[in-house]
Amino acid sequence: MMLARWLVALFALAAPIAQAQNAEIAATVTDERGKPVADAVVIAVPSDGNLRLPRAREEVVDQVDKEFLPKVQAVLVGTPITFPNRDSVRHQVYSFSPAKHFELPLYSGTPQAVVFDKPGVVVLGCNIHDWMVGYVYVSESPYFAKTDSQGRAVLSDLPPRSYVVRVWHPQQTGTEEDSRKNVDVSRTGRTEVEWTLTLKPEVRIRRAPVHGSHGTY
Ligand SMILES: [Cu+2]
Repeated sequence: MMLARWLVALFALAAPIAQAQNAEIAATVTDERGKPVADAVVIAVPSDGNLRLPRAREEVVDQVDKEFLPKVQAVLVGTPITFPNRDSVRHQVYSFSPAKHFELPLYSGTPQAVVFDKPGVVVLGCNIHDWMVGYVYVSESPYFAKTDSQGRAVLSDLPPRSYVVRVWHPQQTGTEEDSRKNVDVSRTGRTEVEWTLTLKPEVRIRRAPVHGSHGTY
């Protein structure tokens, strides 16, 4: 009886300690005027390069009202992505990016998933609608998150150790490599990291009616 009670007390003590062992990096990304930057991807790679990758689960990039949704999708390397067409017109999604070269021939509905098997930035386009631009950020590390409208991204459940943390955004001036910061979360539970990005103006191709033989693309 004594032993059982002692064990219960021990577990009660041990539980909060075990929880505190998982660290968190809270990132804030703003532009030069202090405005929050949404759709920035924050990636943390253990400094010792030791990565254990979980099994990648399928993700989705929709086409809605002739735009990619989300505009920026961040996934772990090896992730299959489906590109469901929610529009009544057909799309032809492709990328010429070195990290993934693919093309989904003119389609309605949902074609078979494309596996993003190389880390890097994949720029998405549609052969029918020139203004459609989207991005898949393929992370080599399972520790990544995308900033919300407040420019905030939280990487939680990090094993306590030191990380090299970096940020990527489609309009970023300078390179992702230049944004690297060393962050040690081996002791503290939560660490705040901030970036101020200089953003290039967004290049938008004006939406225009497409003149085809049937006029209804
Ligand atoms: Cu399209």
